[in-house]
Amino acid sequence: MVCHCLLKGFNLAVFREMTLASREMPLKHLKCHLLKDIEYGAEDLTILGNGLAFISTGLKYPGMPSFSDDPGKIYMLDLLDPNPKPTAVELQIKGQLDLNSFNPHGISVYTDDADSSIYLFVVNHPHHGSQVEIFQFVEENTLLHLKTISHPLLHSVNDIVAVGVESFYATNDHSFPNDVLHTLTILLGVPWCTVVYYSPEEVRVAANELCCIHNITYSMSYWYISVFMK
Ligand SMILES: [Ca+2]
Repeated sequence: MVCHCLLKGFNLAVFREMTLASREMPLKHLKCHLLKDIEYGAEDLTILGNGLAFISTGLKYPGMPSFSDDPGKIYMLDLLDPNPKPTAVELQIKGQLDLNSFNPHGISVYTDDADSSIYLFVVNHPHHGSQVEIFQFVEENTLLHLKTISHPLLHSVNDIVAVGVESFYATNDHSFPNDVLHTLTILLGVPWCTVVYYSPEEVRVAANELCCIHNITYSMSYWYISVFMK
């Protein structure tokens, strides 16, 4: 019994270490400061190779507290700014997108090797719906809305990772768009969340039987897609 308990304790310690459940942070080396104006629901960020980071803010999500009625926004922050307290800049959005219902969630940036054009993919939940917006970063502080993508398989998108000018992988954090059915799958312990691949030529479930998935990203080589669960 003692050995069993010790083994259980050891496994728990290893498990906590592996999952980074808790760890000591060297606070004296951190230089943190609050980025003003984006404290209302900053949800995701994606970083270009030159250190410019896009940040999605103002998410309103069922069951989650919302601290502002303003529509969502996209900010940009230069992570290599030598200023010890850099400020985030709100990006102007041009095009046909309804900004009053803009509700950005996961985001991902993609650079086209052919002409170095920069595209920002944004999960959007207007009126609690689920769709993906593709923008082109056209000027210093401007996003041009190019396209809205919606599809029955993209019913509860949380995060996204762009792998081409019009292609991406996305996580559905609900098994069903219907909250009652989704809650039922949680109570029954049924892992029915999915990862969906989208391109203009093909839309398919890339992975299924997953539970409580949220963030998604890729390795620098693009050979592996990683999905994170909560
Ligand atoms: Ca993300």
